[in-house]
Amino acid sequence: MSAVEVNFDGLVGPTHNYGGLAYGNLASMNNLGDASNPRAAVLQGLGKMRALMQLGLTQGVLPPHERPSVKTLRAFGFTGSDAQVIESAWCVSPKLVINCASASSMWTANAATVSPSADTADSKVHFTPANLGSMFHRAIEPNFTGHLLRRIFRDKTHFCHHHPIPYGGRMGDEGAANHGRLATEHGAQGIELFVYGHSAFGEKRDDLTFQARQAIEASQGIAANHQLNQAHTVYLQQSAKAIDAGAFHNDVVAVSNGTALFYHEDAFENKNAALDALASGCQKLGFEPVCIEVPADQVSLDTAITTYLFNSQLITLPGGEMALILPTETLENEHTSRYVSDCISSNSPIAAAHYFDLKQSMKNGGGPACLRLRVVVTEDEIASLGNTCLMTKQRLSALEAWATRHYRDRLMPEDLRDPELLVEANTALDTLTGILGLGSIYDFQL
Ligand code: SUG
Repeated sequence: MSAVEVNFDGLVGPTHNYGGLAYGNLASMNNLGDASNPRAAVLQGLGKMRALMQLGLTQGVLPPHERPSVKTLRAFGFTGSDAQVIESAWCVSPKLVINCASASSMWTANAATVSPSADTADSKVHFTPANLGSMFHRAIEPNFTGHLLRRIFRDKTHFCHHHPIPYGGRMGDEGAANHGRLATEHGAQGIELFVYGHSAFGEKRDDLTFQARQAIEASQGIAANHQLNQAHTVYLQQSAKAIDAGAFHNDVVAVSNGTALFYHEDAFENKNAALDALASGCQKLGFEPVCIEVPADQVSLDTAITTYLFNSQLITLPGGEMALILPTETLENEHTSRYVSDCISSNSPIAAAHYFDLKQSMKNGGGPACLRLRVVVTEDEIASLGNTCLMTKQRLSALEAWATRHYRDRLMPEDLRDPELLVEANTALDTLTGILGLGSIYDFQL
């Protein structure tokens, strides 16, 4: 069956800031307290969407979550008007308000795991919102994400929605950032690749500074709920070395597309066995994976993590060739820029590279691939969406004007206390639901 891959990019929210909330994510930790520019951030993301549409890809968009989340603050016992809730919470715990105000829903690679209908026993597209249980500011995302996905992908004959995997202890699930797919074409049955860091029930590794976020049991639960064929499902373990060096999600050190896996030499634990497992899965579907391994002596793990070489989008262009969508940091670094230029002039399947300035998101550890959720859909499935959240040139221009009008160009973490920011943010989101054809979806609209 013919199918297209739609990249649903997260729109950066009006409260985008550098609160340093993500332990183990070096960019987030190192940029704590810097001034952010929410307007530049959202426009950078829209610029990437525009360029991908110009390359002939189908582009979707997911709106930001309501932030600061006054509802979450109320659950901590703060009462009164919204302004009073924020102010009284700030007086008790500024960190709590900063957590409840993070714009982290922009990284839609962590929104959910999605299995296309070609891979599932009931031939529906399956969605599981990630529980994001490892970090408080992200653990408040899954409810709204599920609500949003059910609203957009609403036709029950095509789409099946699951609850997030229950969270407790270390049962983390970080969504598509730790999930990939290899297939001869988007619409063909594929190998679903789940990459986990630990067992939720295993011993904590005291020898590591940073712990893994993804539990194998969560990945297995998603595969079962999605009705995947076990013979076509492969589980690989992230290397502890990579996690400890700051690769908090596997998409910081590996990305797949078509039959290709582009990855760093140190991305996986027991690499040879991991690649054998992948190859034997692919062989069951009649193809060999194309493994594009980047050696550590050409690009060190640290360089891969600071430049986000692997957090690129590896896409198939309408002509069939593959292209990398990279952050400009990879062009500015001599090792990664040399690697990419050698790679595209060799006989690898990657034929082109396009670079984007996404610095606002990058400073919180979010590169091109973090900003998008891949959803492979057939013609009938995409037709059932109507025009909700799909991008057109007109909608893109409307969003650029909307962002320029509603977003601030400077925000410090302490500005999250400002009650005016909530008013501005809700006004912006109210207008946005109209632009995206979503109808009322936020709590403040109900
Ligand atoms: O979960 N940063 C995010 C970055 C997520 C990147 N996504 C992927 N690799 N797919 C995280 O670490 C920092 C936000 C803040 O401080 O407000 C943050 O959550």
